[in-house]
Amino acid sequence: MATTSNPLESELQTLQQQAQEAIATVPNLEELEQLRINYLGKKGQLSQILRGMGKLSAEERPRIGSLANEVKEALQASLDQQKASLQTAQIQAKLAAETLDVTMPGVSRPLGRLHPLNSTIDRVLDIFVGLGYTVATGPHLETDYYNFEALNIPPDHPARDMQDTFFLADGRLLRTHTSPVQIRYMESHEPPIRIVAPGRVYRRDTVDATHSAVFHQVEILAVDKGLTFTDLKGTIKEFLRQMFGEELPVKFRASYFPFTEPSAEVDVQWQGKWLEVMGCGMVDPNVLKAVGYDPEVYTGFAAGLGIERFAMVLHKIDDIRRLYNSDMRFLSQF
Ligand code: 2NL
Repeated sequence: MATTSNPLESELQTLQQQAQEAIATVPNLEELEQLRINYLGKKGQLSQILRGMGKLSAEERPRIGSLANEVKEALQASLDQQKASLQTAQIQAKLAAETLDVTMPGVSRPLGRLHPLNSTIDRVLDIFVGLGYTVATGPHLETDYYNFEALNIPPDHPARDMQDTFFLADGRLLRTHTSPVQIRYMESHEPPIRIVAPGRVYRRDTVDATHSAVFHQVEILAVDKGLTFTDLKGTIKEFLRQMFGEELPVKFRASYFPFTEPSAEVDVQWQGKWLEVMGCGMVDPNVLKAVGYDPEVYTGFAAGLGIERFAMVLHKIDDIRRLYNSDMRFLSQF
């Protein structure tokens, strides 16, 4: 049978050629899908050509039919292949765009540190904990009894003048020292006791380079059978040796506190000067009685120090207010 050229045949061939070219150069998946609809869709170009098959003779119909099928399969194969390669390209582009540059400098967050007052408190506590003391804390808002009366400071005692503070209308007050913590601890514990009480305290003071209405204290208290002034001296000398990092000349000067008898101020010679660093004494029998301890059986010693004063001496700080200003240029030096 002779093969006669048929217009449908060349139309199919042209269609295939054009379609292959278009598919090969399509830039993205969306346009590729448009091409598929355009060529192979229900109303696409191939369908339109096939509509003309009704006019073909019975001999020609199978030949054109199978040619149409070949074109359809070829185009479908090209579409599939191009789809796969565009998808791969899309993934590659996405991966390239999301590449992590490990050589890029990071966002730096400045490291925080302890405030010099807190690091000084921590050093003091560490030393006393090393000597067998237990840390105790208590309320800042106190009653007159715990802040004054139990400490042998009756209502009209002149020592109240130096410890004027802030009062609430109901008579409660902001504690002027951490001693109330020790009173509370003694009320709830039997001797022997060894405690160290750190914390914030308050006084009605006019602020200047060496005074603040809010400051920090650490007090120690030991009560046991047979404790003497020698135990107090040895404890304080060992504390100061660890605090200043070497054995310094230490002087105990007679002094007065309502809650100790005898009482002393402690001076250390440091960098050529005598510095007053703490106060101390043997616990007054009246204080022991107030918490229900028998002063004929037990004796005790106590000491107190101002943290600001210690920090200022250790770090050569000239003005107490620098400790409260939150100026990082100052604080980051410690
Ligand atoms: C100072 C002096 C001192 C005490 C605090 C105390 C506490 C109790 C009983 C007896 Cl419960 N004493 N504390 C004793 C002597 C001195 O502090 O110059 N502080 C900054």
